Amino acid sequence: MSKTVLITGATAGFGKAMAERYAAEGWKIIVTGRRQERLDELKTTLAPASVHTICFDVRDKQAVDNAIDSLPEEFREIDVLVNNAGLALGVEPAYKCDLDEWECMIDTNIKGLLYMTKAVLAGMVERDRGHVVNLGSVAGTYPYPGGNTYGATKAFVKQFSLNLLADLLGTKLRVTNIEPGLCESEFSVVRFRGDKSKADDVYAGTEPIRPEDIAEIIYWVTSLPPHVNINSLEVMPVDQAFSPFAINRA
Ligand code: NDP
Ligand code: 8X3
Repeated sequence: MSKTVLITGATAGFGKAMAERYAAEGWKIIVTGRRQERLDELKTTLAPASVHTICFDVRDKQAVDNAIDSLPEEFREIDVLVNNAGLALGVEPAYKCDLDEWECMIDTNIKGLLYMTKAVLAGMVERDRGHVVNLGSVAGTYPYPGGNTYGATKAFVKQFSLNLLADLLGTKLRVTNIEPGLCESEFSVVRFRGDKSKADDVYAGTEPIRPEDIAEIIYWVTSLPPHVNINSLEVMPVDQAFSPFAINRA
């Protein structure tokens, strides 16, 4: 019997690439996002794979519960939940940031991820089968100027993933936090509020990770023997590394 994966934020970037990867392996796919036309396109692209699309905003708790409660029978037993929907807004220093944008990141990256997890986890525990994969980030471990609230949301994701594992000891469930570095997707266009030229500058002259690379890694993590759990996996392009501490000098 084929397995079922639910991927949030599959209208672009990592989520779309994951949908393609899992479909190629014969999985049943549930894809979500706020842009219905992109979900429709994806379903067409993935044909003849078994695909269920649900259009909702992960920040809307009721919409999340409705989406899970109204899954068709053949999609109800979710084997893998990928909490991928997320965003960064802005790179300004904290004192110049817009509080609404901070709240949007918290509501999406933290609260949306919690709503999804809560809605799916009980069924996984009941079946004693399932894998929750969260999209953290290197920004959840390493601080950088302008990372302020975005990085803090991903630090939450990191610790929540580890704490979930602690709670699930004694079950067969698995939890993994994927922590990517520089990866080219729509991420920077969103971060720069639609400014494509600023987004392109982020990737100029370097070779970032591609969404397909992340899809491959996540597919591998979820295909390992069932007794193996990758707790967290940090991945950066070869073209990315660390800087020394910044020091202010008079
Ligand atoms: P993209 O912007 O390409 O894709 C983001 C996806 O999230 C879209 O499908 C978008 O769909 C969805 N999404 C955003 N907000 C919401 C919402 N409120 N409700 C439902 N869906 C939403 O970004 P990436 O693919 O790069 O990012 C995926 C994840 O990976 C994010 O959590 C990001 O923080 C993380 N990440 C990205 C890195 C990068 O460098 N690209 C590095 C490390 C982590 P729609 O707009 O249709 O709702
Ligand atoms: C995205 C990676 O370094 O832009 O999570 O914050 S970074």
